[in-house]
Amino acid sequence: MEDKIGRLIILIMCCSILKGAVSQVYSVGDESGWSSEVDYGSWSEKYNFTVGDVLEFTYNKGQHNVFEVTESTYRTCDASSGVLAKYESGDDKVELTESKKYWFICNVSGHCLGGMRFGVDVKAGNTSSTNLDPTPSANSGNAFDTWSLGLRIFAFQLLLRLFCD
Ligand SMILES: [Cu+2]
Repeated sequence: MEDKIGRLIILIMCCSILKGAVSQVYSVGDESGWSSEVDYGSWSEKYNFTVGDVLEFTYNKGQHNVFEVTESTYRTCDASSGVLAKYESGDDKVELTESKKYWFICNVSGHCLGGMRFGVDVKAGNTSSTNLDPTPSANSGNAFDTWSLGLRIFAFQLLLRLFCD
C-alpha cells in the first residue's frame, strides 16, 4: 500500500515536471486581440511569462503591426530608432527566447501613444537551478530547449521505470 502511494507521488512529480516544461501560447489582448480598445498594460500584468512562452498578436493585416523595441522607444513611441524586430502578418507569433524585459508597440500612427504598447518581464524556467546564462545571446533559447528536452526525457524514463519494474 505504501509502495503504491510512493509511486503515485513520483507520478505526480513527473507530471508536474512535464507540464512545467511545456511552453504556453498567450493571445495578446485575450479575445480582443491586438487592437486600439485594449489596455495592454493591465493585460500584461495578468500573467507570468517564462522563457519558451509565445505571444500571439492577432489583428487585421495593414491596420496594425507589432514592433519589438527598446525600453526608451517604448516610452517615447518614436520608432525611428530602437526597433529590434518587426511583425506585420496579422497573426504574429513571437517566442520569448530570453530571460529579459521585452517591449512591444504598434507603430501605426498614434496607436502606441493611444495605448497599444506593453512590456513583459520574462523569467527563466520555473524549475529551479537552471543555470541560465543571463548574457543575451542568440543561443540562450536553444540552450533552454535542450535543457527542457533533457528534463522531459528524464521524466519519461522515471515513468517507464515505475511501470516496468
Ligand atoms: Cu495599431
